[in-house]
Amino acid sequence: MARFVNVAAGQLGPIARNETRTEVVARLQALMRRAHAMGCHLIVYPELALTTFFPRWYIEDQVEIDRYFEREMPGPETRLLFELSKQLGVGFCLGYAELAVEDGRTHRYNTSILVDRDGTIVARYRKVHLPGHAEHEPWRRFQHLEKRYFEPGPGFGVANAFGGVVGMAICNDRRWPETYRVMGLQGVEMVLIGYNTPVHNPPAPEHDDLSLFHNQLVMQAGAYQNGTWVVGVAKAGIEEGVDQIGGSCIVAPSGEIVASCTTKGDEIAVASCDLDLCNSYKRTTFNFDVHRQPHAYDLIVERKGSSLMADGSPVSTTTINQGARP
Ligand code: CDT
Repeated sequence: MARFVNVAAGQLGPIARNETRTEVVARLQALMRRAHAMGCHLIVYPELALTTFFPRWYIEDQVEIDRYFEREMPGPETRLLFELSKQLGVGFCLGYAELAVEDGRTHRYNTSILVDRDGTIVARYRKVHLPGHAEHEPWRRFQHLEKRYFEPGPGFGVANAFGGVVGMAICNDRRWPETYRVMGLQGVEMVLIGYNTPVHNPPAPEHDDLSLFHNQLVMQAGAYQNGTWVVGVAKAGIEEGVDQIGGSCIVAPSGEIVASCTTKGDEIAVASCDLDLCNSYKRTTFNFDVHRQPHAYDLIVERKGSSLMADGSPVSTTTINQGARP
């Protein structure tokens, strides 16, 4: 039997700092209704989709920081989204800042959940690759303090959901081949990725003009090299003075983009994804059992960084992270 998942990339435009959860949830519901009207089974929302992207500010007051975090999911405001999901039979993937108390200790994660078509949470993922810096760097036009506000999650799992094998990653994760490969080794057939990507990267402004190209490059490569669908979804537009890329898209296991958003506002892009299109890639070019050579890959897990640049200088970016633009 054919396994089609009709998916919507549920792109959001900017969320203002003073926008309430209730207002944002109403926007998420509007996108879910549009996805339902177009026959979707699943809608994928961006990273940190309930608030503005708060890591752009250095905030010292922990009480203020914690206002951006969810202590329960569903919570009082998000419950409405779960109810609509169940009513319409549309599952969703939602990114949010998670405050978890585990073994009596408080943890803060940049998290995504996968919710099935009956409104129940079936998987949770905590972002592994936290970009940016941990200390205030006033020379930047805006901060990127994910390393300060979150701790990294444990790894990449997959879930049996929507008739296939589904995984999640968040924003910066999509730039790392390891993200897709670890899920590829678990047979992933669809990877759901929300993101907030500023056009301008203060330590490397020379990359700014390439930000949309890099967005597509990494997701198309990840899809093809692992024979999986990839759904990438932006929070786009000028949010609190920071321009963030759009470019939400759905990528087939061939590496081709089959649907994409055209605005930088609230918008859906929809595709009917045949999970069995993964098979020919997983059984031929990327048949891992037949072709992978793990004996040659030791360094991938043994070593964190490359030791030296070609000119013999250290690669370390300590100076960047400590504050000085090199
Ligand atoms: N949210 C997130 O992970 N954004 C990063 C910005 C990188 S620059 C510090 C990204 O990879 O898109």
